[in-house]
Amino acid sequence: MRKTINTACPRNCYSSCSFKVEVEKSQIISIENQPLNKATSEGPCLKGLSYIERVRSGNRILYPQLKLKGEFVRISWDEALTIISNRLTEFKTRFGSHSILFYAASGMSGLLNNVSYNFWRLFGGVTTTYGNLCWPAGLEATRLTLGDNRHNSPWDIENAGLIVLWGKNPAESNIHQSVFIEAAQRKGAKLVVIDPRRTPSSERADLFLQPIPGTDAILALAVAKLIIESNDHSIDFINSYVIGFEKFYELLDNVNIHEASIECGVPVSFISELADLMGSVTPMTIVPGYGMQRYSNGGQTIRCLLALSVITGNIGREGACWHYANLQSYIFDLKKEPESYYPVQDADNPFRRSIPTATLGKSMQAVKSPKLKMAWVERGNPVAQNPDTNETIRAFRKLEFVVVVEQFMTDTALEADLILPAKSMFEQSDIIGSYWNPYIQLKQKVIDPPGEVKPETEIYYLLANKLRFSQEDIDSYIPFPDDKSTDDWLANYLKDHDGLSLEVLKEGPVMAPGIQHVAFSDMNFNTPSGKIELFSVEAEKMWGVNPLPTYEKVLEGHGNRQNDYPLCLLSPVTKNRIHSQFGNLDCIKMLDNEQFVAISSMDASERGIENNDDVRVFNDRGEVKTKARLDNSLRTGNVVIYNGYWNSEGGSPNLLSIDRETDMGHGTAFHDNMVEVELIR
Ligand SMILES: Nc1nc2c(c(=O)[nH]1)N[C@H]1C(S)=C(S)[C@@H](COP(=O)(O)OP(=O)(O)OC[C@H]3O[C@@H](n4cnc5c(=O)[nH]c(N)nc54)[C@H](O)[C@@H]3O)O[C@H]1N2
Ligand SMILES: Nc1nc2c(c(=O)[nH]1)N[C@H]1C(S)=C(S)[C@@H](COP(=O)(O)OP(=O)(O)OC[C@H]3O[C@@H](n4cnc5c(=O)[nH]c(N)nc54)[C@H](O)[C@@H]3O)O[C@H]1N2
Ligand SMILES: [Mo]
Repeated sequence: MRKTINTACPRNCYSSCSFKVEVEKSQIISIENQPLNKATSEGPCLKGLSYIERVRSGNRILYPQLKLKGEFVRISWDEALTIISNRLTEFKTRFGSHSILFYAASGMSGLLNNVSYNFWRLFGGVTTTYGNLCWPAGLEATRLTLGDNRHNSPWDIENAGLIVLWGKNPAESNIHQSVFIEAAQRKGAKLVVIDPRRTPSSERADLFLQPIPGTDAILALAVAKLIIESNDHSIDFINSYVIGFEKFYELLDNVNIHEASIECGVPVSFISELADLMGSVTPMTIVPGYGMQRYSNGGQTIRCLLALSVITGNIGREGACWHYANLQSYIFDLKKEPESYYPVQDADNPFRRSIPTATLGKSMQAVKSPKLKMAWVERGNPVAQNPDTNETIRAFRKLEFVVVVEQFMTDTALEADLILPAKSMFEQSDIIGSYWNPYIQLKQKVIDPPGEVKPETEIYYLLANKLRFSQEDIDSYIPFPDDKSTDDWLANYLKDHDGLSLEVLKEGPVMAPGIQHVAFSDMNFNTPSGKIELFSVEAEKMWGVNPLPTYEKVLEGHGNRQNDYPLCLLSPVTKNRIHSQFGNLDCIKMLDNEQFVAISSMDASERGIENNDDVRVFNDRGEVKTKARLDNSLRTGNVVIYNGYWNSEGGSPNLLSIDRETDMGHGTAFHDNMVEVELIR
């Protein structure tokens, strides 16, 4: 008998699509769109459709496996849990529980991820990570300025007269947004794209600017100066809602348009055109991407861009929006990624020792008293996705015991001593929010796990029993491993929210209670002054940056070379992968099979490189051997390797990236990254 079940995609992706799954004989046979979600009504992308292959892939890890003499061998769950509980007890007794690292990242979202923390707290606390690989510099820049991370509902872009995709490529990273942008364009909106490389998103632009990576702040300050000098700023808005405008204007005295043009590599005429558009076309929505804030100056850069929305009064109205992150559906305080954002200060907290995600490999090796002996990794692929892969591998290899909970044999799973099979999204219900659309969604269970796969909550339940945690603790903090108990656990989160229940969510997505479709329409800003803060005392106090939005040179990049490498490596996301996921599927390989480094013909010919040649991309940190693809849509001086590739596919660009924090928010400055490319003869 066929059944249709509503569910939602829990990947770390803007769209967080709703979709319907048809199931027959415990097999998923089709994935269809769910029109009730106004943001994703067209249905999922190719990756979403590829789940049919992904869940039943022959490459899935289906059983616990132990590494013996370098080979993984199948063991029973009871053996696996006995080995793990023995090692946990041993390390805790000999060195203290903080000799164990718990590392989780963004592979799967959902409220049940909190159970992991419950388990490790009951265990007595372990070392964890703080900060985040993804978006925190921009989150913090926005919070300092507007008080909160909220934006207008996705479909509001249709109301914009001017849309600026600033370092964002939604045609690949947020395809559902492209639908609204196209609708706006049909109504006459102008589209500006600002990106060092031409992308599918820039193909539709009216104006396309290609700055030198990491220099957007000076471009934005130059635009601000021209807007104010032409008297195109919004004086009433500024007088009513903004503090620090005078000081900001004084700062712009130091900005010379011609020098700015040279610094960012954008001709003066283009800077003027952008200023004219921003000064005259309203309402304007700026959509800053997350890639652009993964630089050492990322937070200050985002503050400079946001200043343009502020001085033109493009906040709090239809079509007028700073479209960075919309956390309005995060009503259960669930974060996009599970790590806490800031180091734990409180000595009594079981997680009192945490290390920065941005410097994971180095910090794992550096911590003392106690040294790390063991790691538990789930929902993450740090060997491929965290910066400085070689350092990360060294850190894992120094440990005595590594457990990885995974669906597939990733680069990190290969470093494990013991692998536990991980569930897929279809094998356990959970509740998710979105950082782009305003819905709360039930990611419904649609099939039983294959093989001996168990959801993490069940693994923790069994392990808690092995370790003889008290029955009372187990009952309070870890759901009993069956569907009914999991549902009850989830229902408990919903009970205090009017209009939300499992029954309602089973029918499809539900708008988060209290949603503001036009963010900040009440002009309430949760900043210390209650106004929009161009001048932020908190920015200086917390992060030691200038209280005003300023241009700071990147620590490693063009014009500020810490080493002798001449090319800047960009490692953006690509259409058919979510970071390190999906690339191993046949249906994805058909379209996107071979890794390459994109290089402009000028840079290639200087190095005697022709299209499709084998090349080595390298710096002091490592190398990636891959194929060259000549690409003249790329700004000369830059090369591109998409992120998410496994070692077996050529290697992660993080073999080349440095482990450095961003200027604020404890983010990761992957993109301060200079390299050289040479022909392999
Ligand atoms: N060079 C460079 N590096 C980058 C970036 C970049 O721009 N450039 N971007 C960064 C960004 S923005 C991000 S968000 C990170 C993403 O990096 P990660 O957070 O590590 O995310 P993924 O690679 O998507 O997924 C990690 C793993 O989770 C597994 N997984 C999926 N579902 C489950 C589950 O239910 N349980 C368990 N146990 N595992 C599961 C998947 O199989 C996958 O191997 O990468 C960062 N790395
Ligand atoms: N298909 C797909 N979609 C995804 C993901 C995925 O892996 N695959 N990952 C999701 C996640 S976790 C994230 S964080 C987002 C990331 O998606 P986006 O926010 O779109 O970020 P990126 O792809 O990292 O970078 C976007 C663009 O910024 C450009 N860029 C790089 N440096 C600079 C700069 O200095 N200045 C300017 N102006 N532009 C620059 C890059 O060339 C790139 O085209 O996508 C989400 N959606
Ligand atoms: Mo991300």
